Amino acid sequence: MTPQYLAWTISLVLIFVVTLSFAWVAVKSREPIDNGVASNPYRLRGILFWVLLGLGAVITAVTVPPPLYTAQDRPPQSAQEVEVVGGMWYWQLQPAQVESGRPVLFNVTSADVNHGLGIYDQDLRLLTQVQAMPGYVNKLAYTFAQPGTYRIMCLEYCGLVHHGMMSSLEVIAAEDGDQP
Ligand SMILES: [Cu+2]
Repeated sequence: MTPQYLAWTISLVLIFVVTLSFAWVAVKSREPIDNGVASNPYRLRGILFWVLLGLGAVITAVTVPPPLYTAQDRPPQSAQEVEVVGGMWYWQLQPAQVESGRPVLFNVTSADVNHGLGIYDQDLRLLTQVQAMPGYVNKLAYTFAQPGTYRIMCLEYCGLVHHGMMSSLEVIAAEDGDQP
């Protein structure tokens, strides 16, 4: 048998097999489908929906951060309190020194117009903030992890010298024995 003849024979056999399989599919495609899936084609989709919904709920519950804002009616107990008054154009902090590692509760108000109390670290990253509003005392709780000098700046445009409304807060290391 020459190689050409062998190739020709193999090709014929393969063509026959392919033709048969096409014919089989063509005949089969006319039969009604009964494989269990077709009776409820959306079953898998329904299961997938609930699995993803449950997964999303779990991921949300595990990864959602604690609320950023202090509950005004439930301020932290045994916090160091700082009375803050904003005015055009100054900040008044009483006292202006707190300890690190313990919550600080800022009671923030304004003597005139709306201001924004923004507390920044040494690299000028905003750590926390709250509005200073005339006639209201907004409570802001924050715990300083590190001692240092923290910057206070106004976050609400309040007039000509808004940019000059800067102050600072000294955070010192807690003395031994003071820690709960
Ligand atoms: Cu301002």
